[in-house]
Amino acid sequence: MKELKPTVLKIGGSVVTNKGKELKAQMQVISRLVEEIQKANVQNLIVVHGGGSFGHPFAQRYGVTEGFKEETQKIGFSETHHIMTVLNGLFMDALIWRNIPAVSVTPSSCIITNNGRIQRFEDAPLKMLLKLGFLPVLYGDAVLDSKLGFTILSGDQLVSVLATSFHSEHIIIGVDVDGLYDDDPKIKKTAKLFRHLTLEELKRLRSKFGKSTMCDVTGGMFSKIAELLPAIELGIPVTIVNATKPNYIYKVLTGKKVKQTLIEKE
Ligand code: IP8
Repeated sequence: MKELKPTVLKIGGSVVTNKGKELKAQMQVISRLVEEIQKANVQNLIVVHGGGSFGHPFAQRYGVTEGFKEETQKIGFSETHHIMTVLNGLFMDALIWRNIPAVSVTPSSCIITNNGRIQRFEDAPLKMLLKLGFLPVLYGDAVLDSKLGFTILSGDQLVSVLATSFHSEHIIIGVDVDGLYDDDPKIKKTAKLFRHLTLEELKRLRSKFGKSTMCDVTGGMFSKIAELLPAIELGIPVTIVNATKPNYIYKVLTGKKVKQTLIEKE
């Protein structure tokens, strides 16, 4: 598997959905991103997308992250998982309609967590898909958990585990701002963008990164970046880029620089 070294591209839920409006997908953005992925024509690529206003409100309503405590949550687990398959379906439609041989890999069917952390991952089908030249697409999902019964697995934890176990070349995180800032750029106009950070700098700065203000059961920007530390420690560079800006994902996928944050081991 080592030789495949796939690039792992995460598209945040705040990019593909309107986080302020429940169940509102950004169809034009999804379409544009798919065109960019097609144009970039990266050979070994795994795409992961977040939950946005699909997964998060359902997970929160039923306390899915906290685990199985009462019978009434079971329908919440089902609904959360189902609504993620609906969002994923929109992505898959856009990809397959453009002739991209993408295959959805459902995390709840191949992953079991333990207290929220990935414990078991049946990754043989995913490896075969990559070997055959398919584009596997995964997403944050409601998953079974050996301690909690069930919980929510964030797309970011998934990205980190995929990148470290498949010895990724590059992790690209598409968000709705230009990268990592020293403050929330949506609230403070004076927030400063970090163009380059080393692992040490990131560790020192991480307490400053703001939390998402919208409904997000897996934490804001801070916990998302903290998830990537093991991958950065292994020497996998992480680019955080604004996926709402046309052609930014295309450019980063093809090795070009845009206004972004690049995090490297040193
Ligand atoms: O948006 C969480 O994934 P994330 C997915 O990557 C659900 O944090 C189901 C809430």
